[in-house]
Amino acid sequence: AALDTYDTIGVVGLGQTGLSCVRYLLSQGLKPVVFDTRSAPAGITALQDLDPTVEVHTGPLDPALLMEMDLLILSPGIDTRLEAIQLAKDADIPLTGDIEIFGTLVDKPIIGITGSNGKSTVTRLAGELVQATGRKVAVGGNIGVPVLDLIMADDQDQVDVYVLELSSFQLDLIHNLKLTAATILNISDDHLDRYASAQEYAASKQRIYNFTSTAVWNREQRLTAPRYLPLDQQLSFGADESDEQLPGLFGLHQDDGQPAIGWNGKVLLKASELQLTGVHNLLNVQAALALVSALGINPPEVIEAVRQFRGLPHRCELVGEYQGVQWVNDSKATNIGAAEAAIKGVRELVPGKLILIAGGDGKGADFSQFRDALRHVDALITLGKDGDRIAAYYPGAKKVSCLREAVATAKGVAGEGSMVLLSPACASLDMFRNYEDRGEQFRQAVEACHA
Ligand code: UMA
Ligand code: ADP
Repeated sequence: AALDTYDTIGVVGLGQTGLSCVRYLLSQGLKPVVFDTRSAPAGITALQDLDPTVEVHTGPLDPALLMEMDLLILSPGIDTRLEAIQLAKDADIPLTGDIEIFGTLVDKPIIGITGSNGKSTVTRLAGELVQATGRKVAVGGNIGVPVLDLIMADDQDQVDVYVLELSSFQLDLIHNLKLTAATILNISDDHLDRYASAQEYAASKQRIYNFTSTAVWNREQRLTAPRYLPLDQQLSFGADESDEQLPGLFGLHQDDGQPAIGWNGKVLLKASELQLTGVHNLLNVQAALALVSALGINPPEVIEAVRQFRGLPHRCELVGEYQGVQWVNDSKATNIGAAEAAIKGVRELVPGKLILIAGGDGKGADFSQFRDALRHVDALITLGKDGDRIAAYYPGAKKVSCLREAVATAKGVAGEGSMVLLSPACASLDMFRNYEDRGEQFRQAVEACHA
């Protein structure tokens, strides 16, 4: 139903999402009631600037107050298992999110990207590829731009295609979102502090396919395949070859012994032409090409844009090279699957020792699943809340208390041809503001250590 059919709208969460919802509602002449469980929510001063008369309730959610709402717009950071939210749900108060609202407001093609890892990389790349064809593109969602802010932008009338990164928390709050193309890039354990089981987390990701015209999935992982979509609405990518008999599928080929991206049984692009490293990125590129092909973009048309794409900061980013030692910032690896892909992706590129710095908030993960990846590293340095839980799977791990100490310790172990990789397999919030802050402090520590 249209938003103006609700008398009282509650916006729960006052971070980036909550603020963008308030901004949008006010622009429509609707004044919401705002809730945040924190005593000093992130967006409180910005809200004062927007409209000081908006009613705000901070601290533990009061079920009685929530019951007075006719619609609740929840931020992704709100755990829907909270008792007050469950009570509201039981009272048949509709629960929704900004992504669902966005879907009701736009009539342009939307590409949706989810997965445990690689989302931001594929989202940004797909955006670049669409732009390279001369179409006007807007990129947002979990990548850091709340989607309703895309609608508020002055030039939104000119947008031809929206590319959205979608987290499982955001997908939990969609109901009828129609996507032209959607992908689940991969599924590995993450956010088990918010889901009862790995199955429940995977089911949340599957919601992205509910009303999708073309699903793009990963042949390496059956869990990423849509369950109810006819074959002619599916495209896939993988580490095996593409096939002339199966047009539209992407794959990995060998070209003179070197890896290459293939399409329709032929080599499209060699790995050596890319600025991205690691096998995981060859899958990311295939996924982005498949998504845009669902818009009618022919892959050879955008090859140059793939070549130009430099990747994003904090994702296997080289931050310095000193005395033959490479220092790589992969702070965005906030779960085991990401760190595993980074370790395996760089291993063959490192002639000397691969030294890993890991640890932080493990979000309830089972680190025995990290053991296999740890076999590929020559030294392990751990820190943070769950550092010891990782160290338990690596005899001789060195435990440190801060990033500076980790960098100094790594420097002592590294020699010519080594790589020091910060790929924490954990969230950063126990010690840092966010993963960007962690990556930035790493870069500074590396520079200070070599000044
Ligand atoms: N919080 C409370 N009480 C509240 C509301 C929030 O304690 O009442 C806490 C949450 O538990 C969380 C933090 O505040 O720790 C932020 O939550 P939020 O929902 O207010 O977040 P926003 O600022 O609105 O940002 C959200 C996404 N954040 C989350 O999903 C936690 C951003 O993704 C996203 O860029 C933004 O919307 C725009 O769409 C960030 C993220 O960490 C990058 N995402 C997770 C991930 O990628 O793993 C899912
Ligand atoms: P997300 O937005 O899903 O967190 P990013 O593109 O920001 O993903 O990448 C985060 C980290 O995940 C990277 O630093 C890398 O370690 C890892 N990664 C990237 N792509 C993949 C992939 N396709 N499979 C597994 N891990 C990946």
